[in-house]
Amino acid sequence: MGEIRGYCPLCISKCGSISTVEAGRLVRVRPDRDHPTGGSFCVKGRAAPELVHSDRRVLYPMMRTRPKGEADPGWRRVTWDEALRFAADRMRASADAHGARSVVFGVTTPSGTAVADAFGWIHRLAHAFGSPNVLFATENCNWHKDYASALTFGSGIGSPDFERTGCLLFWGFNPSTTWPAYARAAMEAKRRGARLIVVDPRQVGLASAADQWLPVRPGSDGVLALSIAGEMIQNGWFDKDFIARWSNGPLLVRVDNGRFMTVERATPAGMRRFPMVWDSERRRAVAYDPTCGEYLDEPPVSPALFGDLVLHDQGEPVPCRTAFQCFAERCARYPPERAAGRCGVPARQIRETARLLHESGPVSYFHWAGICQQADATQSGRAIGLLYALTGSLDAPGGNVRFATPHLNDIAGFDLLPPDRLAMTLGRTERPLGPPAKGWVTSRDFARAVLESEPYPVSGLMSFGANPLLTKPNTPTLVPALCALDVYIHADMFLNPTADYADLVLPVASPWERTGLAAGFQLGERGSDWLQLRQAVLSPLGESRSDTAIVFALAERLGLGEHFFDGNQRSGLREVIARTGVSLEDLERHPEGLSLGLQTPYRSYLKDGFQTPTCRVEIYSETLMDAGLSPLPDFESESLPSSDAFPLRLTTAKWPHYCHSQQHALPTLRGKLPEPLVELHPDTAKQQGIHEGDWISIHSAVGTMHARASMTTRIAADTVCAQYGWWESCSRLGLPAYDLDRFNYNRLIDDERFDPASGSNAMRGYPCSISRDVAV
Ligand SMILES: Nc1nc2c(c(=O)[nH]1)N[C@H]1C(S)=C(S)[C@@H](COP(=O)(O)OP(=O)(O)OC[C@H]3O[C@@H](n4cnc5c(=O)[nH]c(N)nc54)[C@H](O)[C@@H]3O)O[C@H]1N2
Ligand SMILES: Nc1nc2c(c(=O)[nH]1)N[C@H]1C(S)=C(S)[C@@H](COP(=O)(O)OP(=O)(O)OC[C@H]3O[C@@H](n4cnc5c(=O)[nH]c(N)nc54)[C@H](O)[C@@H]3O)O[C@H]1N2
Ligand code: SF4
Ligand SMILES: [Mo]
Repeated sequence: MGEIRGYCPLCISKCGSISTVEAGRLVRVRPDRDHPTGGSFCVKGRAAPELVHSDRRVLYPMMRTRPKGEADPGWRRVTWDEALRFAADRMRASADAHGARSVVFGVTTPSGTAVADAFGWIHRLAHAFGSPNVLFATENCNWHKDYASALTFGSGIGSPDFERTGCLLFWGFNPSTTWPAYARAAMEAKRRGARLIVVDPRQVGLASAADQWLPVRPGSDGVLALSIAGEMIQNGWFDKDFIARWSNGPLLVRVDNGRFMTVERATPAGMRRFPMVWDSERRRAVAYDPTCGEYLDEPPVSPALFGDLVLHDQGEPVPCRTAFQCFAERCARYPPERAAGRCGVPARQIRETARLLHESGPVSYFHWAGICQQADATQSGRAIGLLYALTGSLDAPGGNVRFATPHLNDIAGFDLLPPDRLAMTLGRTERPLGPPAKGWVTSRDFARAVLESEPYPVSGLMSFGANPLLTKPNTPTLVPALCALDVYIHADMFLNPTADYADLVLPVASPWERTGLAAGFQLGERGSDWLQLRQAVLSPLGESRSDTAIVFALAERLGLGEHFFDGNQRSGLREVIARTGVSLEDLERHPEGLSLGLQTPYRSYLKDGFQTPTCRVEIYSETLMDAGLSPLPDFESESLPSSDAFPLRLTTAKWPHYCHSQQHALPTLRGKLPEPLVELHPDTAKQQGIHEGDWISIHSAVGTMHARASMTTRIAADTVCAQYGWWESCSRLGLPAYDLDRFNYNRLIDDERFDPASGSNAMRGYPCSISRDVAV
């Protein structure tokens, strides 16, 4: 028997774990209470032995023998040699016919799977191959918190300083289900006296313990954020020094064209134009140099935050107002009473929340899937970010901090791509500020390229996990696209409905049969500088191999071995950690992980400013304007108005038992949540003659889905929340498989309305109606 410390890699929480192995089998996984994650754990982690030893595991490479689209692909076991030769030949053939970019590399989510173990290497393979295109659901997942926020802050949103915060604001984020280590830290903060505000259409998880639970109507978060911000501005409840010194709020905006008012000045490099502020003490306009964040005038400059005025440009009068004034006016469009009508949150709560944010700082916040699955996700995220900026807590102790994390070398290999290739990423022309800027492709753009050769042909897919037929709304185009591919290779531990269209399936070792590296657990200083090498506790079952091993082997076959340490994975790992100051041997000696004792700088903007075009928090974004989008969050027209036919608001969420479309065949988990549920308020149910446990239909303008009614008063009467990811049977419990057309949440969502900046789908807040099923 062996007990091995590590962490559970099945989701973002990465809970410290102790695995017990007996007679070559994983028999138990339990929490490691000494780990920075503090003993958090969940049912999925405990069920890991069922996952590892599931009889559904794919244990050998398998080639299809029957045409795509037939119910049975006729899988035939092949050798690794045959499999790798086939994969390399077909990928090369696609590249020869249409260029390397015609092969797309797919990857499942590192937040809800263990693919984080190989995430960088998978990107490196794509880039070494010469393709910029990685199909990855980031636009509905982490994009908004990790990247879109750079439009406002120049960086991701960081993580809450749980130990010192005075007030936590969780917005469309339910860590009790999705990140238990965070939920635990939040409860500790609360016990210490911190206040808690939760914005969620459902009163779930920490919402029950919150000082304010704001039951927002799905999809109307932006309006709510602006309304709260408006209250704070109107009452002077914001950090004026921070906003004046560190936001671009004082910059003057021309009323005629919405651009920053600029003035020409001589510089050593020639004449240049600089934006301006109004110095309220000296009563004159002063130029501002965004390259260094300083004014071109003698200090002290006292920039006005509010004001309308007329300046002159080449003798012509130019009406201007400060960017902050523009923002304040935008917020003032949503006084609490008006906002309440749009977002369902009582005006009183909007006011109380504004006061709470002002009085109980430092404030830290987190938003996640509730926001990033909306048709205006980028602007909603920005509205919340700007509300947060008002608190002045950004990167301050007790606020949202960019904690120092172990410095890993980036092995994603963007440098291996030929020049200009990244600019060819599918979707880049339409959404230059979105995921395509990093090479990430939506399933919509992927399908379009395959079916219409727009903007160029795509004929190959090499995917590491993922199940977009269940997790994305474009099944109707994705199925023909998968059928039309010259080659589709899918590497996974299990088959899934998407993989059923593959030409070749490669068996992936489970996370307990391979190593993984975690650099930081996003839990305060100690939890963020933690470096841990998770060790394999079993040998790979059957002929399965880790994703990393598959990447390295495929690279060799493709003649790209020189970029992969000539096949030596250990050398690769050494390179990854080379700058941490810790050796591979050290990490192996400490399976429980090591604190690197790193110092977090806090308020690093004091030294470097913000990494934005104006060197400050961008209340007003010319970058968005240049991309044809609103420089300030704008919610005047509702992106998805409800109608008489579809009067309810549909939304979706995660449940503790499963990650997305996975794990439904594991008896322990399926026993706890055997059938797809839809939560609705008893009053709404009553109107339709629906009772607890009835099968009902949820209708939208594009589809219908069936689920069992689950009554709760902890949801607004006009909101219904349905589950997604149901397809798999559980033979041990005699529970059925589910049809992709009739039980698939994402068939209720259209693929035409999406966030223009990022491509996020409107999975939250979609207009719908419900009816009781007579028979399913
Ligand atoms: N158990 C489990 N854990 C997971 C995962 C999983 O699948 N299962 N997946 C992992 C991944 S990939 C991710 S991205 C994270 C996501 O983590 P979370 O963001 O916490 O995930 P969700 O439950 O999808 O959404 C959070 C909350 O948003 C609420 N919500 C729904 N519509 C709206 C809306 O319009 N506005 C607002 N404000 N809230 C809304 C839902 O009721 C839900 O409680 O979880 C990770 N952890
Ligand atoms: N309606 C609705 N749809 C959603 C969401 C929602 O909240 N509601 N959430 C969205 C979010 S946040 C996300 S991230 C996406 C997720 O979308 P997907 O990435 O498609 O996620 P899964 O359905 O979890 O599919 C994961 C597949 O990868 C396999 N896998 C797991 N671990 C590994 C590994 O280590 N290596 C390899 N090679 N394969 C592995 C699993 O066995 C499974 O087959 O779904 C999105 N779709
Ligand atoms: S929450 Fe559950 S699945 Fe996620 S890491 Fe922790 S134990 Fe694993
Ligand atoms: Mo996600």
